[in-house]
Amino acid sequence: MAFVEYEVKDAVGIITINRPEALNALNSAVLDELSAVIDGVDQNTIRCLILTGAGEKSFVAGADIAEMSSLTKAEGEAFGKKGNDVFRKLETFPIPVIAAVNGFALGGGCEIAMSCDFRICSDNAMFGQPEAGLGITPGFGGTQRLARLIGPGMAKQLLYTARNIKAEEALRLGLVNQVVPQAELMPTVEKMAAGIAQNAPIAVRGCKEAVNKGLDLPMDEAIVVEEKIFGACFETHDQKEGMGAFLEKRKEKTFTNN
Ligand code: CO8
Repeated sequence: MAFVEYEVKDAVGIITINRPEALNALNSAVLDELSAVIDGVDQNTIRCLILTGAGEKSFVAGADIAEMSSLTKAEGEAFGKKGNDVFRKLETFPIPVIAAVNGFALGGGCEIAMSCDFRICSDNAMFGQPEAGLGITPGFGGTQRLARLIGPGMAKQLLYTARNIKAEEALRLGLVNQVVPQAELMPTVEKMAAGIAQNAPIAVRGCKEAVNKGLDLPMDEAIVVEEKIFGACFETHDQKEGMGAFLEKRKEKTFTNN
């Protein structure tokens, strides 16, 4: 593929948006390739995904402004849907997706990072939704996910002012989980992903599904979602293996997602 690379390291898949000449900006071709790469991930063997950008300067510097500049109203809406469909695919992907944010995460870049399960960034990362300065609103889920992640008041302030924030402020606001020196970003995230990959896939996937589904529901309904997913773990190979290993004081565990 021209703009998206996919590499597998043991049970971890690494997706790299690779369009450095435009700071990895998302045009239609990038979105199409990203969608195809996600569809192609082998869910039987891969247990955690990492999403990052090529180069040391930018994760994703937004949607492609040159491509968007001449869109009609209808085309703008369709482009928003195209991005939203791909981002939602990431957000609801059964396997966890970690964003390794290695630089600019602006506009669509911040939005795609927010579609991942969580974000780890390098100390040179910069986040923001600059759309108001470009005469548009965020269109790839930014108004919705930013408000859910950092609260409506702070989200509105960032959206209205179109102010970019540095890594440490993103950490303080809860937009990212951890800031690391740039050289340590991928080793840190790969180690974290490998650790996740060692846990029972049936349980990790269940956690993702329960958090995602439950957040959209009132608590009385949300805890029922958890009860069902929790119950479904029992009588599985992975539940017997995990609990059996504890009871037998055995360190080695073989999880199969069954
Ligand atoms: N789109 C297209 N090209 C871009 C983008 C982008 N978002 N960002 C950078 N580039 C290109 C530049 O045009 C430049 O190309 P060239 O070398 O051909 O001139 C190249 O990348 C390098 O960029 P700079 O020379 O500007 O690099 P600097 O280090 O000077 O600046 C910045 C880096 C600060 C990141 C700067 O490039 C910048 O401000 N970029 C735009 C950031 C931005 O505003 N992003 C938000 C875009 S809007 C958006 O994402 C909306 C999402 C929802 C869409 C919904 C559709 C309906």
